[in-house]
Amino acid sequence: MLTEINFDGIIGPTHNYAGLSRGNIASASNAGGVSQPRAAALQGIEKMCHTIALGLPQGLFMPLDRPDAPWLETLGTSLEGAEPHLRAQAWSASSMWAANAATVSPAPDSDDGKCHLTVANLVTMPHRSHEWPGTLAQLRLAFADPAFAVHGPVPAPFGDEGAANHMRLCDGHGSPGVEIFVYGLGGGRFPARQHLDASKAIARKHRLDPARTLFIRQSDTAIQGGAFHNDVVAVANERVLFTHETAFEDREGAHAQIRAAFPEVEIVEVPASAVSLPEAIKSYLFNAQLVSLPDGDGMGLVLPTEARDTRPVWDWLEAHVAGNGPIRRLLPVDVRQSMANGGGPACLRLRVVADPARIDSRFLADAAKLDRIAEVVTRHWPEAIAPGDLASSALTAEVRSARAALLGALDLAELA
Ligand code: SUG
Repeated sequence: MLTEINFDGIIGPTHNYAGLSRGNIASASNAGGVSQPRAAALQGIEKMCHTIALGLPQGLFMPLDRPDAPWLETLGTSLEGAEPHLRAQAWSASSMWAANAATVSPAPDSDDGKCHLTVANLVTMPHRSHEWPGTLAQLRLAFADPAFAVHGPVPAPFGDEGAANHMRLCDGHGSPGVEIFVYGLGGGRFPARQHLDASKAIARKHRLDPARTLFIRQSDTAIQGGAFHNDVVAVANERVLFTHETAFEDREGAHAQIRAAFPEVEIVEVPASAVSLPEAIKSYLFNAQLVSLPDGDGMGLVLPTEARDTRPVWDWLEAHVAGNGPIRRLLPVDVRQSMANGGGPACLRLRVVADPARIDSRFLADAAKLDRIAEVVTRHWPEAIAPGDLASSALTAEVRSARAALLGALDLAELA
């Protein structure tokens, strides 16, 4: 039975605030702050417990091996000798944002009947450009069954940021869908991270039907306003596209293209007059998990507490729920530690439509396993990391053994 599984990246023990992501306002404004890796990881685990309690299946990805000394070696330096900006790039726990791990095309969309996954190259940001080998190793393990086809990255210089710029509309997760790739054009103050050529390459490799594949340009206004990924201004689930008015460069053209390819679509658009673009970005209203609740209870929106705390956003949502809109329940979660680096609930997860029986069960979560993970995190994750700590060899040893303890507890030592 095909079902949608959310795979969350466990927030790694090196989580810190180095201000590495140009164009990501939260990352820049929290640069130099003191992070709390233990609290961060526990917040992520709590979010997963929440979705499991809703009756939804949940998967996991492990944190990558950081600091990435072999990567520094390829740059002719080392953890001890690296300049501070390179050292911070080697330390980043950015693989937690699993929406950027890969682009996933479920089996019903592909002409070979397989579920295709292409690991994202993340070449635009140096600290993220060395994620893909570790991510690919996990994808190959988790999705080794012949029901899946796992692809290496699109080559540089074509920037690819994975599912954060990809949406799917369908009648039900297990039926054929229309896949929407959202790309940006460069030239502004902030980079456009998803390139059209990368999106097209993925669509070809995933053997998608051109009649059910759309390429839509993200608006410059959104990118330059701080929406560095499309999932900061839009999210889709089944027949619903929930989007800000400013998400697409040619709003009318984009909506018309979507309606032509998928006439059943329900476009729920939030006008800028109700929620301004800066309010949408600050609250991460759209970086929410729009989920189909079991037992036909309609859709729920798992959104950050910041959305509840932003008046115009919450007013709009409450009016929507009180009316007859498709979102029936608002489900706030506290992921503040990740939010401070620009990663909301939807950034922390990768959606895979598949039969759970075909997935390596070590990557699937239940409440008992999450309890075990929380114990490891409580015992081993550092409580706080200040920018100056990244030069500490004692902290390096501590975060390495923390990750090893997690891999050991989950029988995943082969990823060490
Ligand atoms: O790529 N932040 C991430 C946030 C990713 C959010 N993902 C989605 N929207 N799907 C990024 O900008 C900040 C790291 C730092 O500054 O230390 C960072 O990488």
